[in-house]
Amino acid sequence: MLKLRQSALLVLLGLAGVAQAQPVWISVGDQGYQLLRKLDAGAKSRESRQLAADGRLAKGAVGETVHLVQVDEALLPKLSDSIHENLRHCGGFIVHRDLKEAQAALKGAAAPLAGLVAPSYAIDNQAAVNQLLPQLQDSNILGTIQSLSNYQNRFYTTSHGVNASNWIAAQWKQLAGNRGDVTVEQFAHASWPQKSVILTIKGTDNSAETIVLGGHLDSTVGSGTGESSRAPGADDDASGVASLTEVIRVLLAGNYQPRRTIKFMAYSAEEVGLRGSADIAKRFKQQQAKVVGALQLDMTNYQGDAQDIFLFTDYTNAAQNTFLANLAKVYLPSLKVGYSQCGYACSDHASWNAQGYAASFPFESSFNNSNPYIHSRNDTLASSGNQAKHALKFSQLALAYAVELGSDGPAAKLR
Ligand code: IPO
Ligand code: ZN
Repeated sequence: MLKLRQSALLVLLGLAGVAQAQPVWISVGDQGYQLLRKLDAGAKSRESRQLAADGRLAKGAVGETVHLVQVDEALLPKLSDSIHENLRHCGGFIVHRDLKEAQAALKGAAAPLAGLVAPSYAIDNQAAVNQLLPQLQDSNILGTIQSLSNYQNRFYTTSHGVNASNWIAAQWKQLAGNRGDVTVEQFAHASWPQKSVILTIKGTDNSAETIVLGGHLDSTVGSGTGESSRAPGADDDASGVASLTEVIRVLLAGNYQPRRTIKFMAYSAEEVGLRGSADIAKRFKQQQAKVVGALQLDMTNYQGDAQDIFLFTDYTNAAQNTFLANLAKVYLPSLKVGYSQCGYACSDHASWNAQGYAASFPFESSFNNSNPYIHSRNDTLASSGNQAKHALKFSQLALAYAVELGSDGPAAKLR
């Protein structure tokens, strides 16, 4: 009841905002399309496709019909709200740069990069991983979540959102110190001011192969989000960025030097259609970057179930998911791993998956028991119990992933 009233208010606020008529192409599932038609009776599916099992597509997506529709960009936040309220999930559509890209996306995930072979998922760096794991501390994660959620909001168009990106860049630069093989850059996006942040640890003898660990830095309270909105986004997704920041700290404090290149990314503009990560993943694919794996941490600090970590099986790579389950078994034997699905492209892993790269999404709860406070002013540290013990598990898994995949040499030299 309360939730409904709040959302009605947000829709009103959204309508009051300045609407710029900017047509964009989106792909949206059938249920989302029906909601779109309620918001804009003129919206019309240009083409649609029923997703069929093609070996690369995850189970959850099979059978769903996806539509290509041109809509006014100003309608997107309202569509996002409507999907969130009615279907009880976030996102639910993907914004494309032009019709050509939209049509390519409708065909499903792109083919993998030619010549990019799946990595060995052997678990053979116990000494390094076991030395680093105990250095990860929940108190540091807690501090980063607090700092990030103290921003008024981190929406992709506000001054606070820009400042939050700058703050993460400054923090990561501090952790990088003066190591010549570690760089921090801010990735600028053409259509909005909030930059993504990328920290790179250059690989020693296999640097062309890259591993990506990401989370999103933006926050939202829906269509009305503006300069003065309160959107703490403590769980969604200060927690993921904080989990990653603690992994960076420990890898660099331990002077870990990977053989593959490792990139940590704090994406801009996830909450408005995965736009920051889509931009980056497209650029990497265009440049034929050999991304051997991508891991997404989006929401790590709210425990909704008895199990600790849920591997989401849709829009992800099955072999890499199995690798993650094995990493948990070997390095975090007390943790319980479960499986769940979003049923739609619910976070930035889907951007890498769409470009044909192997992506995974370990999540804090099952889909059904997910954090009810996200996208509201109540997504605070208090709503996650003022702790970061849950988020620590994700730092542990991410560190094991980074070191085990990061320590492999060139394929030809593998036994
Ligand atoms: C997210 C992912 C899974 C579930 I269940 C809920 C939320 C990701 C969150 N960042 C989001 O709002 N995506 O649009
Ligand atoms: Zn969200």
